[in-house]
Amino acid sequence: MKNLDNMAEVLDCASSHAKAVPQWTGDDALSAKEAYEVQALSIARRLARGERMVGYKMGLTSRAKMAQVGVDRVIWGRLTDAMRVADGGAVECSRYIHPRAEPEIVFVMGGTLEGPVSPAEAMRAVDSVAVGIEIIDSRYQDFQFALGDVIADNTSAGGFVLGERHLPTTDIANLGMLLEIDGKVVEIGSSAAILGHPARALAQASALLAEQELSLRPGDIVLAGAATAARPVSPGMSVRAIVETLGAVHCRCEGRSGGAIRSNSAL
Ligand code: OOG
Ligand code: MG
Repeated sequence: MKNLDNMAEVLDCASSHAKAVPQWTGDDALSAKEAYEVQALSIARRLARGERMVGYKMGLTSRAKMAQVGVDRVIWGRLTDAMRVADGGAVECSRYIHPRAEPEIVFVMGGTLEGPVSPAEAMRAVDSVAVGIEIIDSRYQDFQFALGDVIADNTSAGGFVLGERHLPTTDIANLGMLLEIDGKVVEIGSSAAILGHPARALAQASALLAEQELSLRPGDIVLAGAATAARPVSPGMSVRAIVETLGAVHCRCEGRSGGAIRSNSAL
């Protein structure tokens, strides 16, 4: 019998100590349903320590992301206040194992969304849209995982940075998206790569959350999922995401290297 509570504790510890753990395999391999339970239990531990829920993140909503990690299902995770980094702020790399950055389109909710909705209905509940950076960090060794693993691991959520907010009527159908590291463009994509339109990612969020009896509420932040592959980051790097019309957002990577690099260098 799988002990989902114990798995949640293992993943929560891996995250808080920046120490990678093995994937769940064999008898421990998780179904998507079990994995969402593990995710809920592991985030409950963070909330018990005083963190607050601030929204959700969609994952693997573009071909580029699916191809990078070898999982081809749209997934979602939870965002807490402790994951937020101010625009222009510092990302403390020692808190992560093998962090990567990716450009995101972000929605801030103005209304409530519950259950299946059309992309147009989803957009009517949006207060504002913004460019964002997501810092992802798999708690699994070598950043390798199957579907159940990554769902249980809160879809690799690590941190996020939010840019200036724009009106919800801003046309986000086909915007150029860039990821820059130290002033060089390292990834290029289009918002159209996000399920054909980022509003579809928001509609999917509403539908998938309803399966766990959750809904989107005013003030919730929702990351639509990256349109490009993610790039590894390390201390000293400056990261910028730029989205046509929405502008740019920036963070600096500081501190010591993530846990994976520290343990390799100790060998
Ligand atoms: C899973 C998280 C995916 C996205 O934007 O697609 C994600 C991962 O890549 O480790 O955040
Ligand atoms: Mg992401």
